[in-house]
Amino acid sequence: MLKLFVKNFLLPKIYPVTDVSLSKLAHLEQVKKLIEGGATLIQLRDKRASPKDFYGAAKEVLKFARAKKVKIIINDRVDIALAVEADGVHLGQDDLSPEYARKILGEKAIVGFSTHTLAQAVESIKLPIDYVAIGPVFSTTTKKNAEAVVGLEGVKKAREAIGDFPLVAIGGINLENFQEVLDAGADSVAIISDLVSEADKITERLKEFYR
Ligand code: TZP
Ligand code: MG
Repeated sequence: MLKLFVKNFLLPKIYPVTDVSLSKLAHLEQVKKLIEGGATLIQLRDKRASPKDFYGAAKEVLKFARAKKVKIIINDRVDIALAVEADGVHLGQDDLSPEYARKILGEKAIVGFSTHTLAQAVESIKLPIDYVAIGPVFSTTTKKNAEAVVGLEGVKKAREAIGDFPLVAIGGINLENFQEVLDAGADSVAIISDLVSEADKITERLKEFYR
């Protein structure tokens, strides 16, 4: 039954997430630079924009990304994901539940779900989701009121508990520590600040992760 929802998509090793405040660039500009750096799956995250503005930004990103065959996931907002025909949505513990997101977006959508403890990760794989995210792995200032860090040990335990279910790790991950996180069992690392903080180095920074 679970497999019904597991899409034929491979999580890339690096899963960039946009941030307008950190980069001082529009989502589209970040996405262009990330795609030039090799991104194949990008999440648009915006905690500040109005729904109208986030919709507008996401709409232009989708047009660009579709032409490049790059998948776009919308953070938090199922309504915006639906409106712009994004590839999927990334939900937190307090967002609309994965069951409802699945009902709204349909079977083809990619639904990701954030967890912050081993118990949450174990529970999550019963849900109609395509990947589970665990974090923060390390301390981070990007997320307001971030939960307690799970560490590399948390990633390892999550991997042991969920078998081969697609696993993303997030929080404080950078060029120096990402390989350890992958070695601990994550399929993919989601990264914000280490990729987008320096607007003119986004493309080059992402390429460094693939060297
Ligand atoms: N969820 C857990 S930590 C985090 C989110 C959205 C922020 C990750 O940002 P950074 O800059 O890569 O630490
Ligand atoms: Mg959220």
